[in-house]
Amino acid sequence: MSEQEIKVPDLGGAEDVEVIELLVSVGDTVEAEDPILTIETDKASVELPSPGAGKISSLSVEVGDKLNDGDVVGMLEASDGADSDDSGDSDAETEESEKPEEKEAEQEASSESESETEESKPAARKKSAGSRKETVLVPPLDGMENVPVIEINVSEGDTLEVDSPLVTVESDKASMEIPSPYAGKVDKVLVAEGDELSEGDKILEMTVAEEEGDDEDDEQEESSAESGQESQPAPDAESQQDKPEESAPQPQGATYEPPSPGTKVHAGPAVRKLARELGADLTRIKGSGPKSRILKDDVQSYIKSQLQQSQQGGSVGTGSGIPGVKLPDFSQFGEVRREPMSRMMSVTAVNMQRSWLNVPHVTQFEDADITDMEAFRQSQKAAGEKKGVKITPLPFILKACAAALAELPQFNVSLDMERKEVVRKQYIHIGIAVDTHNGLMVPVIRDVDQKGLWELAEESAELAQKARDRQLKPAEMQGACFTITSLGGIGGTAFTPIVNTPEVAILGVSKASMQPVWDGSEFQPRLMLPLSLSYDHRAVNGADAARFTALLGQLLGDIRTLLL
Ligand code: CAO
Repeated sequence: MSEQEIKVPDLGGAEDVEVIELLVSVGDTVEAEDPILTIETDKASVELPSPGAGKISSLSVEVGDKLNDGDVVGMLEASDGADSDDSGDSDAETEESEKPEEKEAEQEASSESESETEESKPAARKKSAGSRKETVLVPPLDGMENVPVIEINVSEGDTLEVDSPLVTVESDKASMEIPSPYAGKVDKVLVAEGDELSEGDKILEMTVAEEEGDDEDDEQEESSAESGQESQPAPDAESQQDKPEESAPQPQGATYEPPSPGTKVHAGPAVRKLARELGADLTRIKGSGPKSRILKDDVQSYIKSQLQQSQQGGSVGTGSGIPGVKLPDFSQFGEVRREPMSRMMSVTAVNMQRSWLNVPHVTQFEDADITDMEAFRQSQKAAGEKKGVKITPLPFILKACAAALAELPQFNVSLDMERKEVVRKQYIHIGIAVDTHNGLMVPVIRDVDQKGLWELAEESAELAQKARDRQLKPAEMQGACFTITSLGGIGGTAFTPIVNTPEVAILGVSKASMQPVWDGSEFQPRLMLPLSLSYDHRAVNGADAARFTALLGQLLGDIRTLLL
């Protein structure tokens, strides 16, 4: 094992270049060329690659430090069989020996492209009254060639300022936005995402407004091109004043703070790559780095928060963005014991939250006079005992709900918001909420409309028992159109149940009690059953909800009508 210095390579003349992100930590294992850190010049952001494979044994820089050619940023413990110090040196030598050639080649390339640029610019320029046509060419790319376009930032017809970002190109080491050298209107975009660009390639055609003195400017441009300097039209003083500091004219190829944060992104190649791999939309991520630059941590935190939101029951865009609840340290108030949630509890929690967040709930209340129904129920108790079936109010309520669902089919639907469709069910299956030691379970009684009271009494008791014995099969808990949650055996006067989405309504039943009811001439003692109908206000309107509960009151008030 040998140690090797991780050094800053030739920065092409740039000095005091800021470290904007550390991409590794001490102890990390890296491959040769893996990015170690990102530095940002005023022209581009660049990743400093590892000189070999091995383990990072130390890092001597921090975010914000300024680096220059040859600075040592850390040490690499070369893995067995990987390049040793010697080979590192020889690498360095190779680098050294290659550099002059590379530089020559670069110089050649750049002088070639300058002359090309010089030639092509006047050729591409067509003047017309008050405006002229310009073809915008790729500026020098810090020696890079065939760099893929990863983002087109403009469209035909767009009006641009000087320095508006045109396209973003990204090599495996750096990404940069190519700014517009002119103010004007985009006539034609000549590149597409994925195209590979080199200096002098055409990016787009635009119409540039002619102003007095433009000819002079042209001459200046041409003479500066001749003298080997980058030509840059000087924006007028007014537009300069209007611009925020960051969008002040930059050298060509500069990466700079986008004019409209949130739509243009400021991120290095490794971050862009990570975002692509994770499917993260960088325009939705807030950068925490310098100049709002998006860092790897930002992408990871964004993905984590998206996952948490979808696990907690919201698909993206449905209930997302709600701040979480921070727990205090309860032990500061007294002794606490923590225990894991049962699976059922955590599943119920997710389902409840999903329904609560996705469904605009309204609850409609009604009291049904079940005096006669109760008399009939009591009269059937003996028969029930013979049959071995206990008849409670529940089968009557099931039967009444089935009749109401048939009469008001807008309650027997689900909404498909993605396809903007209403799913109308041609069957009537009703779920019943059962309170068990392990939590709430909702078995489903199928085709309630086709079953008699005894059958419903028997089946609901059977399913409730199965739920309590944890014997329900998944199929027995699926397919409900509507749910009844009855707390009548326990107590309460009213409650607001949560719709069991994708159903659109749920009936809460509270405890029946004797109430004085005015019959027009005197108060009569009547057994009144409180009903609470919660519904999805997207699917059902308030008037229909009132019709539904009124109908239930009617049906339960005179159970003979259930036969009609
Ligand atoms: N008013 C007055 N008495 C009622 C009543 C009501 N609305 N509903 C039931 N009762 C009576 C029954 O008649 C029975 O009394 P008798 O033995 O004298 O006849 C007694 O209360 C107990 O009934 P039950 O609860 O055993 O039977 P059920 O058919 O009414 O209900 C079931 C079955 C499974 C719905 C119920 O046991 C249950 O689990 N309810 C809880 C549901 C729940 O937790 N919902 C909350 C969901 S949201 O968190």
